[in-house]
Amino acid sequence: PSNTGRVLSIQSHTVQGYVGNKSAVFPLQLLGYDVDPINSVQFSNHTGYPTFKGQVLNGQQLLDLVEGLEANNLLYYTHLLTGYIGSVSFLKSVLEVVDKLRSINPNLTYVCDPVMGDEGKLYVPEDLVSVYREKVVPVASMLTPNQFEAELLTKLRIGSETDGRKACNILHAAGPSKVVITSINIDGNLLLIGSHQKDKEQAPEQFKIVIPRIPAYFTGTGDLMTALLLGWSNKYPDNLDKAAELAVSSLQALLQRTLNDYTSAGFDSKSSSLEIRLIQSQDDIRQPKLTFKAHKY
Ligand code: ATP
Ligand code: PLP
Ligand code: PXL
Repeated sequence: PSNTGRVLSIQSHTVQGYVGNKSAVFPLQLLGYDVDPINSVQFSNHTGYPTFKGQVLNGQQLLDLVEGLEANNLLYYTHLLTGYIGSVSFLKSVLEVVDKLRSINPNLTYVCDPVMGDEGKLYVPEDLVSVYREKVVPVASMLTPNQFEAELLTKLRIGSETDGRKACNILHAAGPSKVVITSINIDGNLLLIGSHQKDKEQAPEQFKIVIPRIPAYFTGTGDLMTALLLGWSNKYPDNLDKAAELAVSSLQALLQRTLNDYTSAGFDSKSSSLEIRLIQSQDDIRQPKLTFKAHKY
C-alpha cells in the first residue's frame, strides 16, 4: 500500500495521438508515479487510420533493454503494466520480464490488460489467446479485460451481469486477485464489473458501475482506463470499488470533453474514431469529481 510507485510500462508508442504508452504514461505521472516506458512499437499513428508506418520491437530487443537496466541495478519496479502485444514471441519475452522483475521485487504488482479484441473480433493472432489464458493470467495481479477478452480467457459466454461475475470468479481461481471487466454491453449501456478476492478462502467482493454509452468511438480509452485503475488501486489497495469510481469519473469527463471539442469544431463524431483530449483533461485526472458510483453486490 503506497501513494506512489515505479511503473515499467511496456506498450505501443504512436508519434501522433494517444494509444498505448501515449495514453498511459502522462496520467500515471500526473498521479505521482515514476513511469519508465518501453515502446513495443513506434508507429506514426494508431492502426485504425487508413495507413500507418513504423517499427516493431521484437522479444530479444525487449530483453536487451531489460538487461541494460539490470546491469546498472535499475530494475527495481513496484508495478509492471502491459497492454496491446502483437505476437507470441513478444508475449513470451514479457513473461520472462515478469519473472526477472519478481526476482528483484517479489511484491511486484503486474497489471495486465489482455488486449485481444472487441465486439467478437480478434485483432491479434489467434495463437496469443492460449498464451494469455495459460501463461499470463496466472502471473497477473490485476487483469482488465473487456467482455470479449473475458470470454476468450474463461471460455464462458457473458450475456448477463451474473455471467460477468462468474467470469471474474474463474479468473481469480486462475491467478489475479483483482479483476475489472471494463465494459459489458447490456441493452445500450456499458457495465463495468469489478472483483477483488482479498482472501483465497472467501468469495470475492464484487461491484458494478453503470456507464451510459456515449454515441461515438474513441481510441486509447482502454489503455487509459487500465493506467487509471493501476494508479488509483495502488492508492486504495483495499477499495477497488473506490479506485474504479475515480477511474471511471476521470475517463468519462475526458470523453465528454473530447466529444464536445469535436462537436464544436463542426466534426461529425460518428464518422470515425476520436482522438482523446488527454492533455486538456489533466485536472480531471489529477482530481476527478466523483460522478460515478459503484454498487456492491
Ligand atoms: P481493451 O481492449 O484495452 O481491454 P476495452 O475494450 O476495455 O479495452 P474500451 O472499450 O475502450 O476498452 O473501454 C474502456 C472504458 O472506456 C470503458 O470502461 C468505458 O468506461 C469507456 N468507454 C469507451 N467507449 C465509451 C463510450 N462510447 N461511451 C462511454 N464510455 C466509453
Ligand atoms: N483496434 C485495433 C486495430 C487495435 O490494434 C487495438 C489495439 O489495441 C484496438 C482497436 C483497441 O483499442 P482500445 O484499447 O481503445 O479498445
Ligand atoms: O489502444 C490500443 C492500441 C495500441 N497500440 C496500437 C494501436 C491501438 C489501437 O488502435 O493502434 C498500435
